[in-house]
Amino acid sequence: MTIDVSPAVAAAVAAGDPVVALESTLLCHGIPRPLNRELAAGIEDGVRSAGAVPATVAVMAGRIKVGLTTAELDHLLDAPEVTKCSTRDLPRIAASGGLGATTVAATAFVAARAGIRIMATGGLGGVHQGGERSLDVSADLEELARTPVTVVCSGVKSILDQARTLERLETLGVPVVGYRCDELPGFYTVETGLRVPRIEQLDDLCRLHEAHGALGLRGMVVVQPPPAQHAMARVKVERLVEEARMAARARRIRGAAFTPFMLQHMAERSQGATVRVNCALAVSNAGLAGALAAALAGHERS
Ligand code: PSU
Ligand code: MN
Repeated sequence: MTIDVSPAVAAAVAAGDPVVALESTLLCHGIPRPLNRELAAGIEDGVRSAGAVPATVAVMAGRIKVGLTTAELDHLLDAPEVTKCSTRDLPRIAASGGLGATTVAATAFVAARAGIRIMATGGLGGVHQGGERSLDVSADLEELARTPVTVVCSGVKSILDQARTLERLETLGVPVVGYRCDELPGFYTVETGLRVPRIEQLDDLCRLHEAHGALGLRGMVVVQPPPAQHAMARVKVERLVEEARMAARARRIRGAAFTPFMLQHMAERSQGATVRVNCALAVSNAGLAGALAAALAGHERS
């Protein structure tokens, strides 16, 4: 099954210009409409202002697409039903002519095949609470173990077991490094109490990415905290997560529907505070991913 790369993205990849892949699940299942449209534009602008080309990934009319036109983005973000696609779902949704939004796992998979090495998201998927028994662990982790893509994010989503997610990434050989922070951020929160190695300069991040690739290692995770003016207090987030978890249990929500349900529940109960921090960090991560891609392209030329 072939992948449709937009002319702008294909030209940039061929020329060695900086490109950043962007996921679409966060837009279709993480942020309410019509705010998702504004966020999509904000994320793409964040990549562009850092000097890179944005390449949003989605499945449309049976084609796996890398780089969407404005009309395609509008169609995706207005559609009443969009399937959340992890890597395993890509062929099924594509072959059935469906419309799908890609998770971090599926986006990384597609990006690597299109020659893109950097992507941005809000928060990585990971080990769900109780995942040591349920085995509900996001495919994002295994995908990064086999796919050479560096993901810029604000840690793993607040609803997850962050400590076990970090352990799992270690087992899988996926490094997690903090850009100007020495703690794993907690997505909505700046802190989690979990240490990560700190990198201070973009140039050092570039060198790390190159050394990692030169050894034939695969995925890597770069984290930075959510912007300070929108970040939430840890106790507040813990309470919201607990309330949402109880609601999900009462409604027997499991599997792929769990993450979208939790995010929506917390958005309502926080009067939109979680949505504001989610948007702010997604744009900020797009900017850092763009800057990293631009710096890497510069390195390769010199
Ligand atoms: N980050 C967000 N909102 C989201 C997600 C991440 O700010 O909706 C999505 C990502 O696409 C991630 C997915 O890959 O949640 C993980 O879902 P699951 O736990 O079902 O693998
Ligand atoms: Mn899951």
